[in-house]
Amino acid sequence: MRLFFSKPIRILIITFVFITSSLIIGCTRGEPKKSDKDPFAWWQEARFGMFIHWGLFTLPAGEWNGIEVPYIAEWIMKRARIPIAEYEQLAKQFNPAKFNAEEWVKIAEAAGMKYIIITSKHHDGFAMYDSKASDYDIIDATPFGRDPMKELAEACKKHGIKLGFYYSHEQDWHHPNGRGNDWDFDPKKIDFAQYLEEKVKPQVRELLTQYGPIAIIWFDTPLIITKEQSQELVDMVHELQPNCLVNGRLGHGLGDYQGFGDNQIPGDVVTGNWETCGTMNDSWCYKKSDHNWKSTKTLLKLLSNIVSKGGTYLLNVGPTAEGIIPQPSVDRLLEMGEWLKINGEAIYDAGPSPFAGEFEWGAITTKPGKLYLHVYDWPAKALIFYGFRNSAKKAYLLADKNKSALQIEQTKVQDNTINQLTISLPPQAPDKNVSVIVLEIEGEPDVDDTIFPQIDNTIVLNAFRANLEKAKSDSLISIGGGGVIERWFNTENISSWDFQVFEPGEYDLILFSAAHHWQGWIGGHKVKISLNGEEYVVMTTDQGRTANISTLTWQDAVTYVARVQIAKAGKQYLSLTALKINPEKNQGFRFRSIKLIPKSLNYMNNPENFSPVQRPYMEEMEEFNRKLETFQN
Ligand code: FHN
Repeated sequence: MRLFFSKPIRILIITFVFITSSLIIGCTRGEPKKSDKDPFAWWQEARFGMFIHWGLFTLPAGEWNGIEVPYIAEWIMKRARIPIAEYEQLAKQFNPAKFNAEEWVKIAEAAGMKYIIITSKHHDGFAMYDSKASDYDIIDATPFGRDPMKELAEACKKHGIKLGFYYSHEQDWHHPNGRGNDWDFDPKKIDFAQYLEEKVKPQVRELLTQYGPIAIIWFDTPLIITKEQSQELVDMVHELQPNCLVNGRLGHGLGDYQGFGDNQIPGDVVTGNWETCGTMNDSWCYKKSDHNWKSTKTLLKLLSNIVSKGGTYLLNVGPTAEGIIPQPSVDRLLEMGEWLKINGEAIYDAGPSPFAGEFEWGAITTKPGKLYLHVYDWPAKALIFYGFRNSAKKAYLLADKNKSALQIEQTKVQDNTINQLTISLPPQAPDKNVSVIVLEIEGEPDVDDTIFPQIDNTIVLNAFRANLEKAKSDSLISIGGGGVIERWFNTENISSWDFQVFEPGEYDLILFSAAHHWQGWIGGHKVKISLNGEEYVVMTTDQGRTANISTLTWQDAVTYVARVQIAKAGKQYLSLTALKINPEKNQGFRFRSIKLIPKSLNYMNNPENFSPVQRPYMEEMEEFNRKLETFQN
């Protein structure tokens, strides 16, 4: 017995999963509204902000007693189980003489960012501002003697940038009643309510009363907090500053807007106010050994991708212990700012794409009467898309001051049933990273959400667009926030897709399963794909490649299924079932997408598509734990 969900019900389910997922937290202020009184008005226009992770942890910068500690470097105290008395010594050395608040704000401004969120207290419990509620703060415990939050608040005011504070409201490895320190304290003895009263509430009050208008209080990692406690915090914030927004990680869906997991982007448009925060390399705070910088192009693609789905991008920098934002970050930010000077119209205050899912060539944002086509990979002659029913009035490059018209052709294909829009393009992309084409249209966008081929005739069947027929007994499987089907344990579940093919012929059938970066890679599930009645059975591989979008949270693993023949153009049907799930680690089958790639594109011969799945964290961590044991003995 299976349950079949129609599209509207699927959208409801996806919305429900989105709201209830542990990575994503609901909002209470509802749909975006625009008015002067709306505390969200500035945020919806902003679309791009700067996250700053700064604290005592930037001194060791990922290395303790000469050993490199794997993982994000602001977690060094926990990962290396550093006793409080030892970690506290860092404060005596913390003297960021080169810190210049205005320089930081100017960098954010030049990058085109509209708000800054900085760690006022991270999980290590150290307050990076003048706190009366605790002596474990930058004024009382360091030789620095300055309050960086005060200086930042002044600089932000001067430059018209909104300021918000990150505050770790649950994890506090310094306080006996905070969560997370099980090497100095007995976790069973934690009195979390007392910690909230003694430290969190007084400090949040200070943050909201000492620094003028605060745009956002950004809480993090809720787990043991009760609903009542979350409610008390959000009420307190709104009482002290009614226009201050509270992010979704407060807990229990009580924040003002939703937040995805770190570096996580949904597969489709999500309604309501939401944000994705992301790293430029891997660590949030400065880590000397972390040189895994995303390119400017990748960062711009992420920005376009997030805005095209209705979100806001909070991009992180990790200044050094001296107070300097690392040069690789500055370089990328300035390039992004240059891009935004030309293409900002397609980002600021822009709405999401009218199309479901994603395009391989780029992303779409909107404003009334306009579609902005953000092109990542410039096609040879023309940009083509299907299912767009409006009439197009004019197309031009956003970078072209003269707005010279590009030739547009609107026709119907497949026996006159499907709208095709073709925009002829100059041979050279106007931008080396992401080029934006403006398409002026009549009326509200009206699109057919059939799955059509991409420009090169590749067919992409995403998890997010599957008809998911769930086994009745299965309450676990879901389409998660990152556009991945998760917790697929039941062999009666079926994912299926109807889609269009325009070019009959031979295609390579490829399956992308998803590997969660810190849970390690588990492949080896036996799956069956049926395409127009033909069946293909394979074991999912444990070889893959790094995903190009959600670089930190999910990675893709590629399974080659078969070379298949599609005999006739037109409507096709493909279904996917799992015949045997690998029980290892109890993770289930995690599925991202199936692609049908025309044989002519020679996908199978490009080795880049088949590099091994990276397991750096798991392996590094095992190695580190061995070293730590030796060191402690
Ligand atoms: O544990 C933190 C981490 O250090 C960092 O602050 C990120 C930023 O979103 N939040 C937590 C993990 O999700």
